[in-house]
Amino acid sequence: MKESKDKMIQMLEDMMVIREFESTVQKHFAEGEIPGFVHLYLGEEAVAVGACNALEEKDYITSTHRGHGHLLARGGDVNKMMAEIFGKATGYNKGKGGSMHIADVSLGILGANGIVGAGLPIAAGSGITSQILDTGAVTLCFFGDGASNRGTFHEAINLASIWNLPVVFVCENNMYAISMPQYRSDGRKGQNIKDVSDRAVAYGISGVTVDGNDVMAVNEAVTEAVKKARNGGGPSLVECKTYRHRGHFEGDPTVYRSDEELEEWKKKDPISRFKNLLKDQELLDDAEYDELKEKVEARIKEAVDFSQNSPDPDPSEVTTDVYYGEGV
Ligand SMILES: Cc1ncc(C[n+]2csc(CCOP(=O)(O)OP(=O)(O)O)c2C)c(N)n1
Ligand SMILES: [Mg+2]
Repeated sequence: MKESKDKMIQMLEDMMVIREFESTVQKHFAEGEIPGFVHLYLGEEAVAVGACNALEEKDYITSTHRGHGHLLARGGDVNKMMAEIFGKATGYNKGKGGSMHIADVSLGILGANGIVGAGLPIAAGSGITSQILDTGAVTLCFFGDGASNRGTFHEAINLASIWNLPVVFVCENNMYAISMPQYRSDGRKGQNIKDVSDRAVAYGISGVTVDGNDVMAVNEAVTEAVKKARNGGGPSLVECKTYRHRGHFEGDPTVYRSDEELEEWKKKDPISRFKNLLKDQELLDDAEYDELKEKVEARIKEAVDFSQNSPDPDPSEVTTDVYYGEGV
């Protein structure tokens, strides 16, 4: 019981770190301090945390354009992530990659990706590498509902299935691909199926749909899929139904969805739900929660201070560590 209590408190803290990190990025982006583009993970925290907590150290993840939550849940360095988003020389990519290109291979993070659906074939490649080298590692691939309409989804899952690769495909169905609803009974939609997991059957793999705002449900489903993959049972598809509290990107006017819809989803907020569950089970009290909150806020504040006090990349380094061709 003690161990599971510790694990549950850890998952709450991991979700709170993402919430605080993303709210802080939102604020500094609005103040004009962050260059480029950011896609925030607010509201979807239970997916990254539930899924990453099902992994072992030797495992891998692939991420997306909405990747901050995945990287934090996998143990990404908060200072280096924040500094990268601030465009500073101390960031993961020396300030040249920004929000959508953070990777940390030492933690098994094979990279965020600005190309929708690009993580799926990377995960299949990582899976076949582990299979050939017989490392016992599993690769977990995060992707969106929109990505499941790309050819890469179909190709990668088909290959993973026929080659029996140790890959778990985790679909974050946050109901939209930019402004396109995933499914509606009438009107504009990106798919004519309610559940992305229905697609698993076409490739002969198992597919389940879980409440993506319930961190324990995500953790349970992904744990089972990881175990299966590790034991030679091949790939699975786990669809997590969730919702992003912010627009597609910061600056999105969100005219395609109603305030009522957002409010309904906020009632299912993954963090308050889990916090209340822990309190009901007497695994957490108000004082302990407040202590956790203070700790998380201090950790993120330190990351902002680190970023603000870090130097910009030196202009003389503009062509180092980047791909560029003749005449570009
Ligand atoms: C190959 C490709 N096509 C289109 C885009 C533009 N684009 C960026 S995000 C996005 C929607 C992705 O939706 P989804 O996969 O559901 O992820 P979400 O943003 O909802 O997390 C699109 C179409 C892109 N980045 N890459
Ligand atoms: Mg989506």
